[in-house]
Amino acid sequence: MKAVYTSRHRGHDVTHETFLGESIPANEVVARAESIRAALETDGGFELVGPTDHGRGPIEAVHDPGLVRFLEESWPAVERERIPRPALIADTYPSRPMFEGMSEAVLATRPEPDAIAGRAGWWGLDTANPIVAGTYDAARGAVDVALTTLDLVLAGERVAYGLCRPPGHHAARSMAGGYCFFNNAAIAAEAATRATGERVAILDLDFHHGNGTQQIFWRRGDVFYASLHGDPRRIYPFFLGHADETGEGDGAGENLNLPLPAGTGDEAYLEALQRPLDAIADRPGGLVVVSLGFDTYRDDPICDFALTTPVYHEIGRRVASLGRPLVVLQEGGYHLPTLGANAVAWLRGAAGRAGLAEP
Ligand code: Q9C
Ligand code: ZN
Repeated sequence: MKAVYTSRHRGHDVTHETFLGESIPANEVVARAESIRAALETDGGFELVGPTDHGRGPIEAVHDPGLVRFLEESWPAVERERIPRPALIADTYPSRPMFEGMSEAVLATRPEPDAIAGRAGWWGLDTANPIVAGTYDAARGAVDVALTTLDLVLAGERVAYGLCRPPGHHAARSMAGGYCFFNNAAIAAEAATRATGERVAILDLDFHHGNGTQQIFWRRGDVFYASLHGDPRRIYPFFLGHADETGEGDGAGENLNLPLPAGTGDEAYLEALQRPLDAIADRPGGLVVVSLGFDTYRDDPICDFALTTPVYHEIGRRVASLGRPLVVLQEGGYHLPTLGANAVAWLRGAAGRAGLAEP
């Protein structure tokens, strides 16, 4: 199987994030992608290839150009404003009630601030999303990885894997957040609809709800989004991911959320997975983009499902048995010691190769 990787992710070298007002060691770190890359190399069944440059066009097909501009300008602005911090992390966000009573017309003319701290809040969701000198280049690299993975599948590969870092599924049209800057999966899905003229499905298997992907395709009838995730009543992103969010307009019925309880294990997860698989199989269309997270693993430090390594092989096998071309893109997963083995298990399953005995 071809796997797309770039060392540009290393520029997003964050050390800390904010958790409930305190600085803690970052979860979304360089070592994540490196441990997956090492495991793919050791396995021997993967051909690692670099991405090709796809420019800003496909990004701005999905994201507000203002978000792209903010991310591009953020680190130079931190330096110019002499912000005495190792990373840019917002602390003030445009909370909805601040604008209560104002008309859409007035709201639409509220200006983006000039100060970079204000801009970080304007374009952001949460305080766990530090920006450093190499963040913009890394995020651009992750998009190129996703689009190159799509290119491979459009060229005839049945399945290809993009080792995207930073991840993408929390990033909405006009918002970064949740360790995400550009929505790699959404950008690939949009490019796929344009390239093929066919409907596309996105299957989100990260532990968290992909609020960004849902938002981007909320009114779209040609992109079906399905997600299994920790119930937002207890889990980030807290405000979206409920089962009654099913899409609107052309997109009515094209959004499927399956929030799951704490402790969800292998059997319950496989049972829940059947619904989105059936929903995809029932719909016309070709390619499936998989937002793949391993934060569903039992020892993940920030999540509360209980999946084991062997079940990832079975999940990969079942997703591949849809018989659709698969663009598999990395999202989250924070238990470093098992990330590589879990990725190899999933991808071997998707490739129709045997699983490995647990170490
Ligand atoms: N102390 C992805 O998995 N909040 N993003 C974490 C934990 C943000 C996860 C709080 C979680 C974002 C791609
Ligand atoms: Zn996640």
